[in-house]
Amino acid sequence: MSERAYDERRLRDFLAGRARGFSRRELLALTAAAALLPASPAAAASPIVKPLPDDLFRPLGTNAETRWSALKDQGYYVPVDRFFVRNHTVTPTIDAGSWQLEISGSGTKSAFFGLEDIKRLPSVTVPVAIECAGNGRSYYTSQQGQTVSGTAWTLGAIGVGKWKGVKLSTVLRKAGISRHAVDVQPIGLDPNFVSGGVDLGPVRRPFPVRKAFDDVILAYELNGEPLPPDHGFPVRVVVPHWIGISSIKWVGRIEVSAEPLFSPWNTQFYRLFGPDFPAEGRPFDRQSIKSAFELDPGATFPAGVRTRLTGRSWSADGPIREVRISTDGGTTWRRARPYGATPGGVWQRWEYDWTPAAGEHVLLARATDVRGNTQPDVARFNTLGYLFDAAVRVPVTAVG
Ligand SMILES: Nc1nc2c(c(=O)[nH]1)N[C@H]1C(S)=C(S)[C@@H](COP(=O)(O)O)O[C@H]1N2
Ligand SMILES: [Mo]
Repeated sequence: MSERAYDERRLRDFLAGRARGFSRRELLALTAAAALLPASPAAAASPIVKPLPDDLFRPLGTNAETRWSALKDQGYYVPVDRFFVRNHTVTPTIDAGSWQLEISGSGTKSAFFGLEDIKRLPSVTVPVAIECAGNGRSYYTSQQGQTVSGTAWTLGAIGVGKWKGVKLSTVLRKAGISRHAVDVQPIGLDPNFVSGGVDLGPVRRPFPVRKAFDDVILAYELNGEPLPPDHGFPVRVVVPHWIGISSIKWVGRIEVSAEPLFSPWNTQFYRLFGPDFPAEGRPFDRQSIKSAFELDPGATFPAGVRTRLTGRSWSADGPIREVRISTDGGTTWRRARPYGATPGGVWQRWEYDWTPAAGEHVLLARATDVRGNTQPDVARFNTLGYLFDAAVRVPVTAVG
């Protein structure tokens, strides 16, 4: 079954009230109470453990996005010291020795795994991007004049990591998954998420068993080191190509169900709402296509001097085939030069030589992937600001 077919079937299940975990009635009550309230607790202590130096991160409430200038001259993988963090609440402190993963629900026998049990299973190491569904959200407002709610990310809510772990399918088989299982839902050990005064419970979002058996892993290492606390220590789920919320950090339980599962993270959030979409919202799972220059907006260059612009492009649908650059606000476009190895085809680094005249300029980069997806001029408006895929206008100045 394709993702689209899965989403459509689950939407029908949901509308018909065939929901386990979170009903339509509960959702409506909740939506009335909490519609679009921004969740920004005035936390005293930082919700993030690692240092967030100014030159590497832009803090955004309980989250921090990577500065694109901090990826210049870095390799394919984003180092942990600059990997973005998206926390609904706070990074929890988890003792690896007593940590256990519970597998249970109507679609499996129950089983428990400690960290050593997980590490003894055959491992895989895979390059995967974690990217927030709201990455680029602020451009709905600044570039398209539209009002959206949620964290005002620029383009820094993506990181490509080398994740080591065990295939989820290995663990589910070992636990004794039933052939009647349809959905799998990892549940985080971080504090419950409270939105508009309503306790939504632990962060969790279901995906189909088919995806679980395709390419999902339970990761315990990032870039050759144990998972850092902010990124899910001791074990997180890594769901390739899907929106970041799928990749539950600090996983403590995986519910395996013989009935469709729902949570606020696939009913209230992470749906496309707006004039182009059905009233109940369009479910989605997959990330889109984007490009970014490795510089900060407003950067300055010496006029009349050849400058090497660099950046990266990525698509959840497949490797990047071509990137075109405009240095005149979108009037003319020329090919960027791709460079570097692309393990897993997760993203493509590129460069472009440019000799700017003195004055203000607007840079754009537009990628096309191997399946022909390309970045539009305008992203499709949705009230929660997900899946911004339009080419981003980057103002820069040449001086001298
Ligand atoms: N348990 C738990 N898992 C979570 C989250 C969270 O707040 N709690 N945030 C999700 C979201 S919205 C994103 S985009 C990614 C971010 O992963 P990172 O912080 O490692 O970059 O984690 C996902 N997994
Ligand atoms: Mo996210």
